[in-house]
Amino acid sequence: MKLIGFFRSGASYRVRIGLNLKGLTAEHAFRHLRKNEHKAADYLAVNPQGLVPTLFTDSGEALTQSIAILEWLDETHPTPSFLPKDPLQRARVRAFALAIACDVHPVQNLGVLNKLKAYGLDEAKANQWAKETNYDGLAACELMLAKEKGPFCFGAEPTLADICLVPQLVNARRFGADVSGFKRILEAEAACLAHPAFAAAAPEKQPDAE
Ligand SMILES: N[C@@H](CCC(=O)N[C@@H](CS)C(=O)NCC(=O)O)C(=O)O
Repeated sequence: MKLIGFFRSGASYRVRIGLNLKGLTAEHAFRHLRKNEHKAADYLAVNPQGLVPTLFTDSGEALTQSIAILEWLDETHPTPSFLPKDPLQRARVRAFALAIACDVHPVQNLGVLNKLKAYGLDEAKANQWAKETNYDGLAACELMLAKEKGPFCFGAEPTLADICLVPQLVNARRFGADVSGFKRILEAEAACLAHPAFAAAAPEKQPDAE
C-alpha cells in the first residue's frame, strides 16, 4: 500500500492512525499543501478533489476520503475493529466521527480559509473562524461523550471516534481554541497518545514534518 498525505493534514493523520492500529505498513509519499502540490494534474488524476489523503491499495486502486479509506481498511482487516459490536454503540461512534469529519474539519480546511480570505476576510478573522468552528464542534463532541465510559471516547478500546478526535485536537490548538475544559475529550486524547499506533502517526514524527 502507498499513502499520499501531508504531515499536517488531519485527514492523512486519521489514515496513518488507522494503518498503525491494524498493524499495516504502507509506503508514504507527500503532497505539500502550501506549495499546492495537491492541485497538480498528476495528483488530480487519482484524486479529483485535489485533497489528501489518497491510499493506493496493493493492487493499485486509488482510494480517497479518509472515512471511506478507514472503512475499507476495517472491512479488509477486521481485527482490531474500528467499531464496537453493538449496533447502537456503532451508530454513536459513527455520529461522533462524522461530527468531526463532516461538520468541523471541512469548515476550517485550508481551501475554505483561502476562500474566506479571497472574499476579503483578513488572516486574523479567518483564523478566528477556524478557532470557533473547532471550539463549537468539540464542545458538542464533549457532550456526546458525557455518558460514555473511558478511557477512550467509547470505552476500553480506540474506535473511529478516537481516530477522528486526535487529529482534530491538533487543529483546534493550532487555531488557538481553548480545549482545556473538555474533560472526557482530554481523557480520551491522553489514552490515545499513550497508544503506540497513535504516537507513531503524530505529525511531528512524519518524514515530511517541518
Ligand atoms: N473529507 C476529506 C477531507 C480531505 C481534506 O480536506 N484534506 C485536506 C488536508 S486535511 C486538504 O487536502 N486540504 C487542501 C485544500 O483544502 O486545498 C477526507 O476526509 O479525506
